[in-house]
Amino acid sequence: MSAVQIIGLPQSNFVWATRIALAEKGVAHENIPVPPHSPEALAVHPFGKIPILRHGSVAIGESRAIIDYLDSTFDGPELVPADPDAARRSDSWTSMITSTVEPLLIRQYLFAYFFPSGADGGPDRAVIDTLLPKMAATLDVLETALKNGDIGQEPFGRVDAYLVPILFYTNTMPEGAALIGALPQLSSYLQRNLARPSVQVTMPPSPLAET
Ligand SMILES: N[C@@H](CCC(=O)N[C@@H](CS)C(=O)NCC(=O)O)C(=O)O
Repeated sequence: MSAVQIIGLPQSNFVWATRIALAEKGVAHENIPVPPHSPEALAVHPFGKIPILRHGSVAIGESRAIIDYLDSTFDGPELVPADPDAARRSDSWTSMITSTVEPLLIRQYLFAYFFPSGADGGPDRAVIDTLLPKMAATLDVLETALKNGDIGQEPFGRVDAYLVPILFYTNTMPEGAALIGALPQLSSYLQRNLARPSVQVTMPPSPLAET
């Protein structure tokens, strides 16, 4: 069987999601830690986004296409349930997390710290403060979904592979940690899943570390 490569900086939450999926499937892979818009990314993804998967003659851009390819190609636990109703719920939550939760918590909140735009060269407080009510409301939605069993149930799957990295990074910043810490379901979900072998073995270096 050909080797599996995941191309993209391991700090990317989208790259991390695909690597968690591989670890859950029990499939070894090599990570090629290149940034977006590198030749390796542009060779497969017309917008140069990471992650990219290479597996023999197969080359795929977009994390969801990658995860679904892994799920249908390899043995191991299902990342998307076979039951049609459960699969539709997984599709809906995957979409909500990648299109609504991720842009707010990662692209806006986390990036306000990683790519500071304040006048003093630090994070722009006004930007962060504007995000906080929306973050609180969004995390409350996740808390309720966990409480109702809409997400977060065993078996671990595609929704979790996306959500755990997002919550991990949100929890590294003070306001994010305070908001998550006040929500018992979300805190316990995060701690429980951070201990999973698939998450531990793919844990990225610090986002600001040179790779
Ligand atoms: N929809 C894409 C999003 C991937 C994505 O945004 N990756 C970021 C790194 S975390 C990236 O490549 N950003 C560069 C860009 O947006 O041009 C996926 O699911 O793979």
